[in-house]
Order: sequence, then C-alpha cells, then structure tokens
Amino acid sequence: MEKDMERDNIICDLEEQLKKVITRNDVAQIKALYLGKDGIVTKLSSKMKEIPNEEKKEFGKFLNEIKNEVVEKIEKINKEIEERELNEKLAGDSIDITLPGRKIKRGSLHPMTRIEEQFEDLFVSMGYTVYDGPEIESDENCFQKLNIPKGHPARDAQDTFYLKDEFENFLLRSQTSTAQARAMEENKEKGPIRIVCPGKVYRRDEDATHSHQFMQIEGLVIDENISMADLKGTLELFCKHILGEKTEVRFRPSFFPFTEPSVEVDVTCFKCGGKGCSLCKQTGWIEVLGAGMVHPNVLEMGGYDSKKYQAFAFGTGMDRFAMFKYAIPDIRTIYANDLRFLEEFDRKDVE
Ligand code: 2NL
Repeated sequence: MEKDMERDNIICDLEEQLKKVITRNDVAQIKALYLGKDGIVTKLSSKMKEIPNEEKKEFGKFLNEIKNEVVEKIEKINKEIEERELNEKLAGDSIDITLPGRKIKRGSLHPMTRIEEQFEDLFVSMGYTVYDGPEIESDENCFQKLNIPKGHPARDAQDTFYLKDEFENFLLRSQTSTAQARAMEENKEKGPIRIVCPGKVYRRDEDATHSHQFMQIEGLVIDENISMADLKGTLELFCKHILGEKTEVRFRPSFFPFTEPSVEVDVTCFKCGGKGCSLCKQTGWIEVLGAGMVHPNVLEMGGYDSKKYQAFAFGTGMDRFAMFKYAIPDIRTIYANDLRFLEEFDRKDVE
C-alpha cells in the first residue's frame, strides 16, 4: 500500500515534469533526475540493502516496475519529440510539385546562319558544290576576270576597301564572283562546274538596307547546252523554295558587265501579296536577284572555250532574304550581335 503510493507519487511527478518538455535535451535532464547517479530511482534502489531479506524479492519487483515505467515514459516522449521534429523539418523542406519547372536556356542559330543553311541545302540538293574563297582578293580576280577592266564605270559603284602600299592591288572582295573566277581557273580539265559561293563581301555603302559588309551568295553553272531556260527554271524554283510556293517571279532585262544577256529578278511582294504597299513602294514587286548568261569574255578569261560551253550565273544578298523572311527592318541589326535581337529568333524556329 505504502509502496504503491510511493510509486504513484514518483510517476505522477514524472508525468508532470514531462508535460513541460520541449526538446530532447529537456528529456535528458529529467532522465538524469530519475535514472542518473543521484537520481530518484537510483537512490531508491540503494535502499535495497536496508530491506530485510524476506522482503527483498518484493522490493526488487517494486523497483523494477518503477524503473520500467520511468524508462517507458521517457522513451515515449522522446519518440514523440523525434516525430514532431521530423515533421517540422519535412514541412520546411517541402517541394511544391505544382510549380512550373525551370526553363533550360537554349541557344539558337543566328538568322544569317539559318538563311545560309537553307540556301546551301537547296543548291546541294540540286547537285551544286559549296565553294569558298578568300575575302582579301586581287584586283584581277575581283574585277578584271569578270570583264571589269581598270577604268570601267562599273567599278565606281563597288569601289571598296583597298589595301595599302605594296598590297594596293588587293582589296576586300566586293562580290563572291571572285571565288567563282578561282573555281574556273582551278578546274584544270575545264569541264562542267556547278557551284554556289556564299560569303562576306564589302562595299562602300551604309544605310538601313545597305551595310558596308554583307552576305552574298552567287551561283555558277557551266556546261554544254546551258540556256536562259535553265537559269529561269533554277531561279524560279529557288525563289519559291525560300519565300513560299505562292511567290510569283518575273525577269526584267538589265545590265552586268559579266553577263550577257543580264536580268534582274523580282518576286511578288510577300507583305502585300502584290497589291502594293510601303515595302514594295506600291509596285507589288520586290527585286531579289541579279543574273544572266555568263559573258563569253569571262568564260575565256577563266580558260573555257566559249564556243563549246555556256554558263549562267546569279547573285543575291542573303541579308536581303533574311530581312524579308524574318521581317528585319534594319540590316545593321543583323551584324550588331545584340542578344535582345538574336533572342527574337528563338521563337521563329519553325521552318
Ligand atoms: C547581284 C548581282 C550577279 C553574277 C552575279 C557572275 C559570276 C561569274 C560570272 C558571271 Cl563567275 N556572273 N555572277 C552574275 C549576275 C549577277 O549578282 O545583285 N549581286 C548582289
């Protein structure tokens, strides 16, 4: 009876104290208070030696019961605290799976690279080779071999960036025909040629639609029995492929020193569809290409027999096509490499 009361007091006190604990450290302190070296339960155990032998067994049982109960209560509360702490941690670390994912920033091709690849893909599919040449060229390759001798008025329109002193006969090429003159010269058998030459060219020009540096592409086809019909078919296909099947193409007589006859090629305005607008200056047409049958003088200077071979050639600014296709109002933005401009093309990745 007396022991029962003692046990109830101890357990009651313990329960009271455990009600106030917050951390596991608080529990550890209480544990020491009961089970530590000078703890209440430990002290009680040391009374064993004062207990008469015949009561020792019962006292031992009583001690064990108290000890077990204290340990059990302490473990229980420790477990509760542990669980609470874990839940708090999980709540703090929680991930909102409904949030949108972080976008990976993708690069995109420069509009000029994209246009160049479209041009090259089309011509390669028609059996052409992409042929490259240097940007610093001799006066001979740039003008003389293209039927533009020294003093020819056609030079004025192109007079460009000459090198100095002992290199004064060299300049930054004003057209990629220079690469074509090289291709003719390098072809030792003087057999057929079918090439496109994309690349940078330089002229003394600078406004919203002309840059001192721009990207040209020229094509040259030399073979037997080549006629204006081949030129027409090729360029019609080319314009429709790049600008859309609905595009109409017209040829106007023109003049270039390196071709005879020469033509300029117009396409129906892609902004107004041919009705007339500010882009086409109310004409319904936009000029996109220069072309013609290669002048016999040019073929002969390239080492070709102009009686045996005929050729057609054409040239255009790829920037012009990029401006049309991607609605770029100022050519200079193509070369400024402003990321805000380039990022616009992420969304136009649909062709
Ligand atoms: C234009 C006009 C043209 C050519 C380029 C050419 C090349 C050789 C022989 C003859 Cl090797 N012609 N190229 C012919 C006609 C026009 O370009 O508007 N360029 C931007």
